[in-house]
This record gives sequence, C-alpha cells and structure tokens, in this order.
Amino acid sequence: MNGGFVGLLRQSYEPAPDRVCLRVPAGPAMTYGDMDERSALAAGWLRSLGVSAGDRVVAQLSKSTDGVALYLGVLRLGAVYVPLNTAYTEAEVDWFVDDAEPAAVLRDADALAGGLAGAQPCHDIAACGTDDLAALVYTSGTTGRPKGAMLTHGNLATNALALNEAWAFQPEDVLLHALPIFHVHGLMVALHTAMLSACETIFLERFDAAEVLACLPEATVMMGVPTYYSRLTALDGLDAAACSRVRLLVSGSAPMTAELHRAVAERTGCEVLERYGMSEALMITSNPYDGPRVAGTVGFALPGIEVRVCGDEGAPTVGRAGMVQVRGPNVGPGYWRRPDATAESRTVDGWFVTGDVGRLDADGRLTLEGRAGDMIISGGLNVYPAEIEQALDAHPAVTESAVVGLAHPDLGEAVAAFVVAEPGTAGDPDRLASDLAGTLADAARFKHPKRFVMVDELPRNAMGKVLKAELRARHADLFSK
Ligand code: MCA
Repeated sequence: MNGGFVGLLRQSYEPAPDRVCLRVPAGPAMTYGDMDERSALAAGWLRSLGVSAGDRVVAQLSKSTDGVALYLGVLRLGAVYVPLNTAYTEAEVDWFVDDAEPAAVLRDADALAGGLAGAQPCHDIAACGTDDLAALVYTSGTTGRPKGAMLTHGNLATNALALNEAWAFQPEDVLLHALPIFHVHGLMVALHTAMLSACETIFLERFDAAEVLACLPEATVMMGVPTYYSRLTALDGLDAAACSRVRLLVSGSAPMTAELHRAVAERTGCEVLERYGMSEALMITSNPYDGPRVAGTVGFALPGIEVRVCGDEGAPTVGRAGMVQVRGPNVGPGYWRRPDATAESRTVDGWFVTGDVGRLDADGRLTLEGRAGDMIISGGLNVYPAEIEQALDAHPAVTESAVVGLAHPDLGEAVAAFVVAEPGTAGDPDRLASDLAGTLADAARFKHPKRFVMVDELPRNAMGKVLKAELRARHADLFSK
C-alpha cells in the first residue's frame, strides 16, 4: 500500500480519467482526472501553509466538490483529516482544535476556493503504510467529553474494498449522495465505495426529499439514514418508476423500523439493505446483497471481519443478548491521545467493544437490541445526554434534569429533557424552557431538546439512580401526541 488510500483510489480511476466523478445538478460535471488535479492543488496549497505528513487538518465546511478535493489532498500529503459537523458551535470547535492540535483549520469555503485558485499542484502521493493515520473522527463519550477515533489508511482501504465487494459496485453505477461529508457514512461509506469503482456520484449539497426524489430516476444506488427514507415515503412520487434504475438502497447510522422497511419495499419494489458500523470501526456488518434482507437485523460480518457477542460473564454466546465485539482490519488503533479510553474499549484478547447490545443467531446474523449507555440517535446524529444534562443543571433555576431519547416520527428518536425546577423559581414553564435553550448556546442545535417537560421529581431506584427507562416508558408518545 505504497500510496495509502489515495494510491488505491488512483489505481481504480487511472485507466479512465474522463469518467464523471461528481456531478452537481446545474453545475459542471467533475471527472476523475479533474478531481485528481484539484486534490493535487489542495495538497500543494496545504503544503504551502506548512502542513506536512502526520499533521492534522481540521475542516468544518459546507458540502462542496472542493471539500472532497481537500480531503483527498490531505490524504495525499500523508496528513490527517479531521472533519467537523457544520452544526458545531464556536465553543465546540475550539475544544476540537485544542484536542487535535492541527497545523491548519479550514472553516471558510471561499478561503478554500481562493487557496486552491492560487496554489501550485503537488502531484506526489506520500508513501503511506497500512498503519499510518488518515483521519480522526470525533465521537462523544458517555461522560460527554468527545474522543477522536483514529482511522488508518489500512482501515479505509480494507473497508472500502469490503463494501465494494459486498454491495457489488460496478463502474456503471450512479450513486445518489445527499449525506453530509463530515461523517463516516457520507465520506467513507458512500464516497469511498463509489470512487473505488470509478463510478459517478450525483452530489447534492444537502438532503432535500423533493430534490432527492427528482434525481432518483438517474441513480442505481442511494445511501441514507432512516429519516431520509421516511421523508421520501411521505412524497407521492416515490414509486417503482422513480426507482426503475435503482438496484440498491442502503440504510444505516440509526435503526430502521420494520414498518418503514416494509413501506419502502411496497412503494419501490426495493428491499432496503441495513448495515451496521461506527466511527471507530467503519462498517462492521451488512445484510446480504443476494439473500434475504431481514428488517430489524443488520446482517452478517463483512468479508475479513469477525463479530462476536459476549454475555455478562464475558464468554461468547449465540442466541442470547450481550455486548457486540468486533475484530478485523476495519478496527482503528484507538482514541487520539487517550490510551485510557483506548484500553477501556478493548478486551484482553484484543476485541473492540462496541457498546452496542445485540444477539447473533446460529448463522451469524446480528440483531441490535440497544445500547449499553444512554446515547440517543436523532436523525442519524449521536447525542450524549450527559453533555446536555450538565449544561441544564448549571442553570440556577434547575435542581436537576434527565435527558432521554423518545420515539419521533421524523427523526427516529428525538431529545427530550425532564427538568425539576428549584423551589420558587418554576414560574412560567415556557419561559424557563426558552431560558434553558439559551443555556445550551454552546452546544450544536441538533443536540438541543425538542421538548422540555417540567416535573416535580425524577423517578429513581432504591440506590437513588434516575430510572431513564421509566421516563422513556412513561413518556413514550410525547412526540406523537
Ligand atoms: C437537523 N436538526 C436536527 C437534526 N438535523 N435535530 C435533531 N436531529 C437531527 N439529526 C435541526 C437543526 O438543528 C435545526 O433546528 C432544524 O433541525 C433544521 O435544520 P436542517 O439542517 O434544515 O435540518 P434537515 O436538513 O432537515 O436535517 C435533518 C437530516 C440531517 C437530513 C436528517 O440531520 C442529516 O442529514 N442527518 C444525517 C447525519 C449523518 O450523516 N449521520 C451519520 C453519522 P433549529 O431550527 O432548532 O436550529 S453516523 C456514522 O457515520 C456511522 C459510522 C454509521 O454507521 O453510519
């Protein structure tokens, strides 16, 4: 793997540089040759800014073809790409920058375009081995303090090759891409797999259901979070004719309900293929391309990857729920500058402990049954209750709070906060709710509770621990009322 992941990509598109790489509706198509040149400009520009191999480059940028060129330019130099959600606030970005200690921070798309315009291209591809770092992807911890999941060139390459094979990608495929490119899903699952086949990607700036539907007849593959599919099924036009060329619809990042799975199949004739992954280990399992895609399950370990489920006593078990563990070339080397957290996430025999609870059947098919922590997945984005609770509890009018995820028709789960007000300060609950939204000003908006519920007390067990399961059960229909 001399040229790392970019070297591998280049092998696939080099014979056909005129093939379309990214096509933005109403914009010019960008060929693989164009992308190669643009990424060489990005690498040259970064080098002129002093970035060299091993340095981190933080990018918080709206989605654009230049953003992809920048990513490839970073890898080309042997530097380390650190993508950040565009919803993160200044305070959050400051935290990530302190932690990653980057050589460059790019947050302005115009500055990027200007930089590329004046740059000298760097056509070299740095020699990168399997274990060289390619990206840091931040994930929050149960304590609310984010950790940078390290991913190597070997992780990226082997996972893209595995997906390419498992999902039968061909150069003739056309990928419809509406995902953000600051997460593993949009960048390393969708784009990598398509680029490794040198196929065309219809590159949309964001997910707009009507626009996606209008593009669908040209596509052969689409990937999305369940919310994409529920928004599409709400439109009249989603039918077999709209999907006449589609051979594969993939869903991930959050569980898809059996009801939604069925609805998409009835409307389009396509059974959605659900797969399972996480930032620390890229894609882990997938429903089969050929063979039954069972709703509510996430399928089988991808080629070259091992999955086991361990019960409370730590021994592998089949047919019973336990902790999902994974081993293989997809698993990253750990958390950036956090040997403690890295060690905690491994078993003594070297398996990565995902934190998800699941059940394997005798054939090796995995069903996820929940998460060990309280993490909420809202519209495919992870939200950690501890972070929000800590901010709410700091408000003088709040005695304590509990943040949970409750079923939501659009987002799958949405964030709800149960708040006990300090005696004598409750006053107007609406007023307090708007005050609390202000208290969360440092947190990205998608993490903010969609509802604040004032309660007299939180349910607790005999040990004084807040019973979140009870809150979830009691208020299960909060967002459907
Ligand atoms: C936006 N908002 C949200 C979310 N997204 N609230 C809760 N959960 C969300 N996911 C809020 C905004 O803060 C704003 O609120 C309001 O909704 C409108 O914002 P807008 O950006 O217009 O929303 P949208 O375009 O409708 O976005 C919803 C979305 C988007 C399309 C579902 O969140 C999305 O693309 N999600 C996919 C994320 C993804 O790629 N996840 C993969 C990571 P206000 O008005 O109050 O400010 S997981 C991963 O990579 C792992 C490895 C894996 O396995 O895939």
